[in-house]
Amino acid sequence: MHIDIVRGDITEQKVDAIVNAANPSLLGGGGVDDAIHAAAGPALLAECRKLRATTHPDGLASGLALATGAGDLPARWVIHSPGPNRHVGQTNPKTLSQCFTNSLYVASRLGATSVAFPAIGAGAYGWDPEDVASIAAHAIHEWFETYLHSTSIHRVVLVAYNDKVESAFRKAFNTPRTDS
Ligand code: AR6
Repeated sequence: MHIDIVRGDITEQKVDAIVNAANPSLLGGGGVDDAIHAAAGPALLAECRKLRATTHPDGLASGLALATGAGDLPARWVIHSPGPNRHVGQTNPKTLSQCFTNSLYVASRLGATSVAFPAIGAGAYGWDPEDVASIAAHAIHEWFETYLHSTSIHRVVLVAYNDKVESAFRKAFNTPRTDS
């Protein structure tokens, strides 16, 4: 199993599934959610609206994960997982940890071989990037300890959109920069 830390835009990742730090409404928002909807095109929002109209009338609670198609993106699936919002008192790290493990579980059920994550919670929802990175590292390592021999996933990409997140991911995953 390979873990890569890359600096860039998650919408450009050539992986089977990208994870969206979604809004619980599933109907889009700012940050990475906006970037994903903009790059995927209207098919993604249409699919999300359909979920709201059918199986998920209340949207999706923090920590859960749900897959859709990926519209015009290079990925095959978008896995939507709303993080906990610190600004409304959702400060339980376990909920953030579940975003990572439940997304891996959903990706694995789909047969995905590679999955890319953003720093869920580290933007509008107010989590310190170092905490997000360390929670992600523990969650991902623990998940693979259990499922390494039964999962289709063999590559996980952590996508950092800024310096602070990149440093935090490198520290938490013990992956120094190799290009300098
Ligand atoms: N690729 C990778 N990472 C990105 C990108 C991108 N294109 N754009 C931003 N990031 P946020 P949250 C980083 O705010 O904190 C939305 O409105 C960003 O720098 O997107 O979980 C949703 O609809 C940061 O490090 O997600 C929800 O309402 C990280 O992605 C709410 O914000 C997460 O920032 C979710 O807040």
